[in-house]
Amino acid sequence: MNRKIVCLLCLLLAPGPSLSLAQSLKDDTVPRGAQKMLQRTIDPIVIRGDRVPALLGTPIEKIRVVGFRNDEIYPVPFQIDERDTKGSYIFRTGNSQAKDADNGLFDDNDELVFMCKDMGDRTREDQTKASGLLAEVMANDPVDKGTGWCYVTTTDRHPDLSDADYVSYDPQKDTITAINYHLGFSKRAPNSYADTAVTPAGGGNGIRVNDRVIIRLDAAVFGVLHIRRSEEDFRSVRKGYIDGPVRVIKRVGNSVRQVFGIYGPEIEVDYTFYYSNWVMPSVIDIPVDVGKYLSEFDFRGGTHWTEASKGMVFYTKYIAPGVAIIDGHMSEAEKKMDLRLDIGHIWHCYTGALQGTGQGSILFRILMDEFLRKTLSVKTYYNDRCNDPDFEDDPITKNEYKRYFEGSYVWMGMEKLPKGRYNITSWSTIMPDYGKPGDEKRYLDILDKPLGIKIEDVSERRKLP
Ligand SMILES: [Ca+2]
Ligand SMILES: [Ca+2]
Ligand SMILES: [Ca+2]
Ligand SMILES: [Ca+2]
Repeated sequence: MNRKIVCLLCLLLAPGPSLSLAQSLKDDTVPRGAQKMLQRTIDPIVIRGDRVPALLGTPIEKIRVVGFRNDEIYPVPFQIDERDTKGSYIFRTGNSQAKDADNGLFDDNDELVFMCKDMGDRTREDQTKASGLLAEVMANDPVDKGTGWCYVTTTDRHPDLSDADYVSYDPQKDTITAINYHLGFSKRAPNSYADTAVTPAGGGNGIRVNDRVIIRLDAAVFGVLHIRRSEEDFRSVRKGYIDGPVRVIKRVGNSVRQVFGIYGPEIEVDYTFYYSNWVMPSVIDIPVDVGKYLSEFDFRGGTHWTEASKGMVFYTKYIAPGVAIIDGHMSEAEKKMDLRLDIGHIWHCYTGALQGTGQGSILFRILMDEFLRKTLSVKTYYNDRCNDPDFEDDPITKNEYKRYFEGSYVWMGMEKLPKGRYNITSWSTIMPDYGKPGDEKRYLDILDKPLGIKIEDVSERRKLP
């Protein structure tokens, strides 16, 4: 029985829902030749092949994406990631033999990806006909109605590729370098991303502000046996990666250490990294109805911040900007903070913009299955006590680096979960244009009010006389 209990909460990672797949858009009232008015920049646009019939069956290396600004045509940075018949990505980078069942054609479940900032004006009718375009992609911001366009075509007419590369993966160092951020993965806790820095392009100073994600599980079984698990009890093995111009997808197989050093079942998950944001799905794997055994339960998940984060302002929907300032002390105001979070809309921000400390601004969100939203509750975890004389160093990390600040979430109600697997996704973005409280709204809108996407087949137009 113990063994079952010991493996009870494996924060394992498995393929989650694709968050950024484009939403359908119905309204089409913008005239041909209209100028781009889309203000958003960092939303990725992911289009499944079945939404672009004009491209189906086309060899992928022949596909191109172009945009128009002031009548000038330009290549749009894009990538196409193939998925096999089961929907799994084909991890060709580092494994040139990997291939989809159709051996490199664009099919209905393959994905075309680009960034909305690279969209341009709408073509005039004569341009559409003259340019050999196959399909028009229109993105519309439901908040301000701003719209942008780009076009898919082939090398027959548009052989040029953009030389931009927005995000890269270093397989030796296991690091991500994107235009707006840098990320690493902890050597000792490899499922835990670490070493986050916001680049100057992303509005930061390029200095590492956090070290690692922390997971702290503390459970008592019938008040006798104590189970403690941390991020260091996880094993994370890279299974493959894709490093294209627009995104990096890293697949890992994660498992958690159980008794006698044996690891539990491995679950695979894909982490995705874009220009400014990253998506890391995970699965809580509960092998038994834990509530039958547990008498106490404490589960925290958070991030551990370095001294370089000093002066950053932390806030949530319930903690006003300016109350929580990372400086190693819990002020009287911080001790009295409202720690509530809304389970259906969990987010918090860290920003160096409000006190002029320059680290940049990051928004963190957690997305969960409906069952988890109904069963669990969550509150803010905020621990700014490194300067307290009675503060005990964390037993997991005390020999690794100076602890400075940690925070994020305390989860409650885990003991109510029946056995099963549950999805939790961490979604984070750099906020490059953050300047004042309230600016986080625009970044929340990336998921809350996603760009509407309309795709129109324009290949017939060029066949007209
Ligand atoms: Ca496919
Ligand atoms: Ca294919
Ligand atoms: Ca790349
Ligand atoms: Ca403080």
